[in-house]
Parts: sequence; C-alpha cells; structure tokens
Amino acid sequence: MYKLVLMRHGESQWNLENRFTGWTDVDLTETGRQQAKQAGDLLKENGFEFDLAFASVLKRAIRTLWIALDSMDAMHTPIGLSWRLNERHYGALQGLNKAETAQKYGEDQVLVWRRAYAIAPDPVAEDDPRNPRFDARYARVPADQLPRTECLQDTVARVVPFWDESIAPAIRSGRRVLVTAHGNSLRALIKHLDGISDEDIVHLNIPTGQPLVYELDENLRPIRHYYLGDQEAIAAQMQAVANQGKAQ
Ligand code: DG2
Repeated sequence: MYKLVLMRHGESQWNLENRFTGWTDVDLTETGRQQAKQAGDLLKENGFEFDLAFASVLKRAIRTLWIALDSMDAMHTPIGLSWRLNERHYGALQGLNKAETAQKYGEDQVLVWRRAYAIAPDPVAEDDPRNPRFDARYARVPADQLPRTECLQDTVARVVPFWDESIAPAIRSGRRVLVTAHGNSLRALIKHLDGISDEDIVHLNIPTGQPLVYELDENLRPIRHYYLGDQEAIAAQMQAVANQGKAQ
C-alpha cells in the first residue's frame, strides 16, 4: 500500500479578501503561514516523511510547502514545480470579489462559474496583463496550452498528464510524495483518482492548509482517504469555502 499526501496551500491574501485568484501569484497571509506550520507539525507528529514533494509554480503553494517541510525539519526534500499544478485559471473573474460578484450576477451564476464542470468564465483578452503569456515563468509552455480561462474539465486535462508522467511513477518507485497545490487543481486530481462524476465534484470543497492522506493500492487506486487534524474544524472550513460564493 502507498500513501500520498495532498494539501491545499494555507490562506492566501486573496482568500482572505474573498477574491477570485486563479493564476494570480498572491502570497500567504500570516494565518496561512501558521496553517502551513501546523500542517508540517501534524505530519511530523503522525510519522510522515517524504522523499519527494511537488508544488505549482505559484508562491502560495511553494511557500506552504517550504514552511511545512521546515517545520518537519525536512528542507532537504527534493521539490518538483509544475505549472500543471497551478490553480484553475479563473479568466476575467480573476481579481473580483466573490460576494460582490454574487450580488451583481446572482449566487447561482457564481456557483456555475466556481463549480460547473464544463463551463468556464469569460477569458481574459489576448493583450490583458493577466494573460499568462506575459509571465516569463511560462515561457517554455507551448502557447496553445496556456489558458486565458479554464473550467474544471480543462484543469483535469492538464493535471492528469502530470499525475501520469511525474507523480504516479514516483509513487510506484517507492517514493513517499507530498503534493501542495490549490483548491481546484486538487479537485481535478481527486476527481481523477476517485472517479468522481462531473455532477458530484460540484460538492467537493477543499480547506486551506490541511493535509489529506490518500492510501493507494498497488495499482494506485484509492483504498481510503482522510484529513489529519481536527475533523470538526475541517468540516467547518469546507463549508466556509462553499459559502464564499454567497452574496451575504
Ligand atoms: C481559489 C479557489 O484558489 O477558489 O482561485 O480563487 O486554492 O488557489 O486559493 P486557491 C481561487 P474557489 O474555486 O473555491 O472559489
């Protein structure tokens, strides 16, 4: 049996401000840093050790990983970064406040934009500074693969090849792996691992900074999964994520 740990980054500045973030490279808040430290402490207390870690190329995920590894006294752990683990590109919504957007367009529309599997928000324009083609870190990504918006289906399409080509082979070779990424890139990966339907994935919300352990069989099929830590607090955090799209 293999164990894989998935973790959404700690609270970011735009999580705090309730803004659609996507590929915007915002940093962690002080709370987010504490969450990352607590996650590392929890992993250590529970006997977890890692031979390899992966993160997106966004600093909220990278810093979460650094802080967690630091608190585990494991900063020597090799890290692989990939744009394929980035958050879903939120298109023209990036930067907008989620509650204000719900007031303007209605909660149902915001739910569609946040959680519909195959419907993407409007794209950013070609010459919009939010177009990733202006960001040097994506210079070697083929232009036709760089998104200007995404739905979860699009995110699945770029996360799964990374699972198949990088994460899964590492696990099969016996390395113990930690993946630090984002609400929607992890929803994409979990949808693939657990075979969740397009309808049911709508209800999955991932809390910030909480290690999620997957036990996998020899074919890397999930046997069971569980969050480490305070289950009530985690349930409340998941509900809070769901509520972020309410008009209030
Ligand atoms: C959030 C997820 O991404 O938002 O892009 O706004 O995980 O990087 O904080 P993260 C964003 P929701 O889809 O839950 O609204």
